[in-house]
Amino acid sequence: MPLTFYAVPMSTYCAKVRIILQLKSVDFVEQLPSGGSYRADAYRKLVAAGSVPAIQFGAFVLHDSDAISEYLEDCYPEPAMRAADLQQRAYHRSIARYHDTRLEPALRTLFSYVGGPPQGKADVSLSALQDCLTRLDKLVDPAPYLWADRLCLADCAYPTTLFMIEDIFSALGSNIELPAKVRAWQAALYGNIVIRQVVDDNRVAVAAWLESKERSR
Ligand SMILES: N[C@@H](CCC(=O)N[C@@H](CS)C(=O)NCC(=O)O)C(=O)O
Repeated sequence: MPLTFYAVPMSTYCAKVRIILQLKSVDFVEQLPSGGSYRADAYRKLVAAGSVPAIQFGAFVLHDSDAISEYLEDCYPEPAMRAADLQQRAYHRSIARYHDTRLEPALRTLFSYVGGPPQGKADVSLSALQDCLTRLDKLVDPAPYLWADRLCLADCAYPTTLFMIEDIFSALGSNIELPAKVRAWQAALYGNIVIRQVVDDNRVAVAAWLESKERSR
């Protein structure tokens, strides 16, 4: 029986799980949330947290991209995406948490400025995001991935977010140069064929959203 993966195309959290599912060759079907939105009652009946991504396997339902990633690693240990060394594993988790608690929330604050008056108050959010990236550059030392030549769970959080940052900066009429280590990491991640496809599909969804915001300006 395939696992059901509830996701939406633009979500970077969903992209993280989509990458892991594919790298691990898990038998899964992807579906939009029941009722068409993660806010729909039908979806909240199934996934009480009311967020995507979520997975369902029989009666088992799980939300939260990091909880899902860890569960997938436990159930499908090949290829290994979690270091055996406990300190290295803990460090990778901290990088995954940095994505979910710092970088993505900083990016999300920019969403409300898209399609709004040029620049405006977005400047403060743009520099807060830039600061997050500067800290990330000091936190990581990819060679070319976080776990040398093996992709780990934490790597999978970043590729769509890094491209989304560039695309949203550009939609806001601003430029961003990713810090050097982060830029090299992004290029290495994009070199993986699974990641590349997920990134490309995600960017199509982001572009459609940006266009719709532009049209309704
Ligand atoms: N920490 C959660 C965040 C997921 C998240 O924020 N998803 C958004 C879509 S990108 C969502 O479902 N928002 C609705 C909500 O959380 O109420 C995760 O890692 O899964």
